[in-house]
Amino acid sequence: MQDLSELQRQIESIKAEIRQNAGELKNSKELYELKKNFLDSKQGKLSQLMKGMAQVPNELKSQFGKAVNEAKQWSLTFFDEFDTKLKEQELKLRYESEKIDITMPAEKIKPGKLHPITTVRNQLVDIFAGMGFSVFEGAEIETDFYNFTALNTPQDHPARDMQDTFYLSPEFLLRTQTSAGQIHVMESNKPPIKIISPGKVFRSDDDATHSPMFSQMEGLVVDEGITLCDLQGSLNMFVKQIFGEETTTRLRPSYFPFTEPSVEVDVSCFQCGGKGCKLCKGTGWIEVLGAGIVNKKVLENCGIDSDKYSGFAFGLGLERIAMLKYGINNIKMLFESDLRVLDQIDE
Ligand code: FA5
Repeated sequence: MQDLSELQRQIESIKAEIRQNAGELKNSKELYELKKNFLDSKQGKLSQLMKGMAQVPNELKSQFGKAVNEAKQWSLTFFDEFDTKLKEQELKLRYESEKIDITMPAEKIKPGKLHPITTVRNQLVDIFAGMGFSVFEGAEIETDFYNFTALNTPQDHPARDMQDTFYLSPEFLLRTQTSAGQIHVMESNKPPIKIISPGKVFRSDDDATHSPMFSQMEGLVVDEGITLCDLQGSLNMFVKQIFGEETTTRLRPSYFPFTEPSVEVDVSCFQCGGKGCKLCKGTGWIEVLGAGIVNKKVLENCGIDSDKYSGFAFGLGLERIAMLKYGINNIKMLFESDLRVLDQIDE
């Protein structure tokens, strides 16, 4: 049989055990497990005390029950308070570990950017769109007819040697010039016509300034009374916006089978202002594109009355413009996708 003093002794020993174990707890999950050891209705050490009630004389039963219940109440309060303390500690630790030092230097964010050829192409499209040109997208695979014959360059014409061509079959080829688009546009549109046509072209060409695949942009205007002055006026607008307000153009005689007269267009050197430097090889001028008045034969090939209408056309290389604008001396740098190079090219 248990007397009350024995019970009190056991209760004190349980309380001491609770305090001691609690001192070693690290988190509220461990506390939950500890609480079960003492308060679980079947296995808990405090609940077990009640089992001794059977041996307690009747007159002491109520005091016995009261003492056990008080011990249970004490341990509940103890665990609750300890739980609050542990949670505060856990929160503090979490805040410490998640603390952000706003004085640390931030990691550099490297935003992507457009390839210089795309940038130049977009700029040119914007400039010419501002002058009322619309964009025609031609095809990279063309027929010999559109790329050469309709452009007044029939088989065996010596001008074909100017462009070393990749043939896919006797009829089909990779277009060597965006000029092929001129014919498509003039066949399916009546004047007035005012288009630009940017796109990839292909030639068996390979050195520091020539690549087998490169980008051109064609310009074509057909209307009544179009002259070389209109051509030069439009090109002046374009070079000023690309190379600087001071830049101007000059026309030199040249030859293309699809334009008559044909011209090579030079821009005044935007680096030395025309005095002569390394970039312009001391001449004060830099060649940028080919152009001319649309050959009457080409207009007629497309069913356009060449007595009523005239037109100008030009074709420029986007890589050449990008190389001049960004000071790149080898065209390969534009195709190797080396970020160390591309990162340095900034608008
Ligand atoms: C032509 O292709 C004519 N179709 C241009 C034209 C259009 C003249 C309309 C008259 C009227 P050319 O072969 O010169 O012309 O090429 C034009 C430009 O393309 C050159 O000035 C040059 O900048 C560029 N280019 C030519 N070949 C290459 C190449 N292999 N790699 C990079 N750019 C090139």
